[in-house]
Amino acid sequence: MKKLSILICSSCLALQPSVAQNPIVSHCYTADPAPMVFEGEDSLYVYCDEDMNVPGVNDFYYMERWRVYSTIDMVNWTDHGVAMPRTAFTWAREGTCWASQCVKRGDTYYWYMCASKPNDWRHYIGVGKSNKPSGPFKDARKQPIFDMGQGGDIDPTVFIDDDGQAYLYWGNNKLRYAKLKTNMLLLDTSIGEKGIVEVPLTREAFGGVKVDDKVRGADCYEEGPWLDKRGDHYYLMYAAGGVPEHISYSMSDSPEGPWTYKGQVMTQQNTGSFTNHSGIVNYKGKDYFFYHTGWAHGGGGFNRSMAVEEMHFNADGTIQPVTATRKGVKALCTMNPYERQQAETLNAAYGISVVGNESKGVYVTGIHAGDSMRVANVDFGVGGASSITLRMASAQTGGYLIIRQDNAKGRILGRIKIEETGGSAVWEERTFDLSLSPKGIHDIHFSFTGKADETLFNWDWWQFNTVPTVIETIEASAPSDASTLFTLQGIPVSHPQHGVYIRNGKKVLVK
Ligand code: FUB
Repeated sequence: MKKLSILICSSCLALQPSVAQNPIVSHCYTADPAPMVFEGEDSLYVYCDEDMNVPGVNDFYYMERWRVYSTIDMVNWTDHGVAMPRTAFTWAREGTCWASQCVKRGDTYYWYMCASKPNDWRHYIGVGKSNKPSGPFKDARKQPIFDMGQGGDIDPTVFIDDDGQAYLYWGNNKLRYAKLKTNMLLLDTSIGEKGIVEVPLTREAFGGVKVDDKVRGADCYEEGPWLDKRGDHYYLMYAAGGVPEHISYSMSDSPEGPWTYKGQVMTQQNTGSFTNHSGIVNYKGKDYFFYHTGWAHGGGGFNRSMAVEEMHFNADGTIQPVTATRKGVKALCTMNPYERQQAETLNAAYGISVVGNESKGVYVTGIHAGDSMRVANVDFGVGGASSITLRMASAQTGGYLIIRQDNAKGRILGRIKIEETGGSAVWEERTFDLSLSPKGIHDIHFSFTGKADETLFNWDWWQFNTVPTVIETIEASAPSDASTLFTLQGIPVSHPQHGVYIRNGKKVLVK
């Protein structure tokens, strides 16, 4: 549970984890990624909506909230919980929280979303506001930004140009744009019809048109626009070609067009999702392409999952085609286990849920026997770790946390009994000795056992403790409870000879 999200990269000499990195979130279904890097923030943030697997509602989208994820290494992603629930917008209809994008102006983060209204099939574009990138966000206007009664008003993308002018593009089957006033909440009505301009979907601009659901020409605009700029080139990327969708792009030398069709960025591929939705971002010197798939466990067209690939621009600004892969991208740096890490910072997870928000606290819950979590590329250094400190809460009988090195079959570093704490919100910090000391760079696999069908415990954060280099405790003779002692290599000792051992992260000298 954290108020401030600071994660430090411990090393840039990263050993790459051998496992697949896509999808980037596997404990819930995340769609329509909108990646952003904000001035003054170290992390890359991805804004998305959540496909919810609701019994009885499995043949269409049911989406009740928008979520935020962040990373500093591209392989471990911190879930910031429900940063913007549908209920933050009193006008928004249940289950209709579709694509979104967040931008920063001054010290404020504006998160543009779309949702229907009760008894109205059309979507409307609204905006949430927060002073932190991870929220929580509140409705900034208490109503949609505009109502032209036109339909198709989905998938907002917002871009602030170098001169400070903000542009909002959006639309399904039609593409429209507006200029936003500097307050980011109102349209500049000096252009178009009440501030809204419809972009002609010509063959030159988008490769072709769609007539009676058939593409006439090489390609056509469908939905999900993403407006961006690199150097002097403006880019409009979008889902194209009808359903199933691929991602295409057009370029211009102005954010208002005219646009020139350039081709497909990601062709229609076997990802298990009939929609696709993209966003691009430059982070720590690399360009990344985000999209969505049906790749998470139980995934599909209405249970989508975000993925990321590295992308490359040619010298003339055109984009090299991107292939969807399970492998994904390489880690930018290692994770430091000797700093507090949120339990909801994950490389992969199965069965668990992440709840809360940044003001109430975010934590891992819904932990049952058989569930598991993984963090990638953790650097224990040459000294290794001797113990782990956990913040847990348990209302029932608790359970066991099993920590393994590398993967689900790796060597067991610790088998820890988590006792009941007296309530699911009664948090306790406890330190446990490891039975083996991990050294060097490894993925870490956490799994859970306990009573079947019982929620075992909630988990807030973890931190490994190094094998210490300073003698902090001196014992004159062998301690009575010798079984708590470990050698400097992390091996348990039952009959200590004279020498130096580790207990609770401290050196013990047995004389
Ligand atoms: O997520 C609902 C809709 O599916 C989005 O608004 C579209 O872009 C498509 O991905």
